[in-house]
Amino acid sequence: MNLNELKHAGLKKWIEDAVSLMTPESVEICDGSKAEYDRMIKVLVDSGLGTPLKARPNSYLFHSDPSDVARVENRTYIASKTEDDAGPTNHWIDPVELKKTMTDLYKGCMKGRTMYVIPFSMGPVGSDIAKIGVEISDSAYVVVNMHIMTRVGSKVLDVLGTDGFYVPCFHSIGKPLGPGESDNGKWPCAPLEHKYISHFPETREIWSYGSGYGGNALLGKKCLALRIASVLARDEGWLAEHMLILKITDPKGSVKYMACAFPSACGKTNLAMLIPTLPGWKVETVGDDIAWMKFGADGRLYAINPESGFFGVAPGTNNDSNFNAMESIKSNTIFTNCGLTEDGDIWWEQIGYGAPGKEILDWKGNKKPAPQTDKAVKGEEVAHPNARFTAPAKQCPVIASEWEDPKGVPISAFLFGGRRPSTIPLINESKSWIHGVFMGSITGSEITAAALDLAAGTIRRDPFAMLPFCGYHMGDYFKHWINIGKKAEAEGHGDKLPKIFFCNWFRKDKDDHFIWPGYGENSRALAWVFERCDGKDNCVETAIGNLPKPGTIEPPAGVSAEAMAELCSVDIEGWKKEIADVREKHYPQFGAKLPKELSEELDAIEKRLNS
Ligand code: GTP
Ligand code: SPV
Ligand code: MN
Repeated sequence: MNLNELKHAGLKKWIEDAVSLMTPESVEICDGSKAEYDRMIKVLVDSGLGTPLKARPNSYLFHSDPSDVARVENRTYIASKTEDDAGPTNHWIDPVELKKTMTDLYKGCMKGRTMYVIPFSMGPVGSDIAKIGVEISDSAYVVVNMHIMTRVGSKVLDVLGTDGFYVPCFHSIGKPLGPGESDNGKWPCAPLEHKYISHFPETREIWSYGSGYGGNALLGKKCLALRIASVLARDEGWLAEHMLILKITDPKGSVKYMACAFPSACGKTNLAMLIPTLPGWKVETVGDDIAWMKFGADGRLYAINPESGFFGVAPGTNNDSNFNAMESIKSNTIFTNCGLTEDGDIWWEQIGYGAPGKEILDWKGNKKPAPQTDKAVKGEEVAHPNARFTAPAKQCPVIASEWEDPKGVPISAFLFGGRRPSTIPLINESKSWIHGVFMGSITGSEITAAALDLAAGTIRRDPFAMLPFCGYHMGDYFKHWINIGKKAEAEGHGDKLPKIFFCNWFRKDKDDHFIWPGYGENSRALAWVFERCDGKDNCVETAIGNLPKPGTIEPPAGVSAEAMAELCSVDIEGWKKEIADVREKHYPQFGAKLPKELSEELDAIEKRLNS
């Protein structure tokens, strides 16, 4: 298709303006076909950027520039009209100023390259929860990844019609080519100080410059489906969340759906594909990263997965930790920043086996002796800790049959969690919706490698796992969650709201070992949640919420009765510190926008802990 065939006049004009600004050598409108995918892959392989993997059909390995390996949070901007609308947790630049700076960067930025126009749908094409975006990009790597992660192509333009709403997304890697110049097999990107991942919430626009990696460049994901969508959701009365969606079936065949928010690299993909160790239980995947939820006519909250693929953390993924992910990536998969073995396969730390052969190519492109074991050596990793796979969701052996149902799946429970070595129990049910919102608001985690510019290891609060993804003031976001509950109550559907839980798979003992084995054993906590949702008498009320009644969660092998009791009890001293930290450091940053319901909740918990 060429530009003149576009029926949407606004879209056509937007593309034409981008062409005159960015001056690409040519323009291609993506149709989303297999032929197009194959053609892009050929471009990438011929240019030396992509390496075909002998061991995996139709799969390719890419190595990015060492400066371009994860989201750049301190180059990510919410450029709302006022700084107060972006709030204390976002970086803000005045939108007029930012557009000026970026327009200068965009001038001629696609010289010598093709401009790809990628029309995509987040959510099943035509679903009334779905949203359309159009990404303009000069990266063929972005095109192939978008093919997997979103629904791309002509069918999207059909839904858009002549004047439909779309989120315009500019993306350039920021590396124009001079005459006769080529990338020479090197990942093109701009230096850090020129990278900008910008969002204009009022005008629903995304402008990204300088990075080709993950959430910085695949603009349907964090930029549209979370930062812009969170603003749309606030305005339109729904929820756009950093949550996996799972389907769980009990031994009697009864089904529930749960949506769980954990910060980046804290186990969403794992939990979404979990193989229960509890006999008779089954978990299936609806989504592994993002959930969009709206109330149905029956008053229940329905969730869709706006994505169509997994962009999952590779290191640590193995047949024991995530068998279903390993099955999902056997073919048709793009790998980025993994190691390359002599026999033409990918490799990473904790893949479950040492690397075959004598040598291995690490993610920086250096040859190293092939590691005999799969243990990580800090600073010497073969795969970057944020190396990722991009795989079609439909390849997951436990993908739920309804994962693309346009009306979504009804959610019974929300789980919030993070990596917390102490204090936070294995599983804890909130006493009420507001108490649940309180728990979401104080979610925290040890920092992981998913963001480039943060010190791994320390704990940071990551409210609702949305800290880097909320497109507006976090205090207003808390209020929006409170309002969702109030709306349901007012409409007589309060009893249909999902129950809210807090979980923690990451408690450690004095020797820094995990107390809880995690992974498939997490099914024990999920089963407890399932039964709570059915109103089973399996909990004890405590100062911090409803904890498992002793004996209602069988300890898995290797967990003593004492350890189990510790995981399911209130650490009063730890919680007092937690509350003090929230009161002194966390909540004050939201100022007058902190909903009074949450400070009241804080007071109430403190009172209970002291009584
Ligand atoms: P994003 O894609 O960055 O949003 O992250 P995610 O939440 O999907 O992360 P993912 O599931 O890929 O988490 C990966 C990391 O969490 C790996 O290091 C896993 O080994 C670890 N992990 C996942 N589940 C568990 C668990 O139950 N226990 C422990 N100890 N580690 C876990
Ligand atoms: C995350 O960091 O939460 C991710 C990866 O899911 S990225 O798409 O790069 O944001
Ligand atoms: Mn994520």
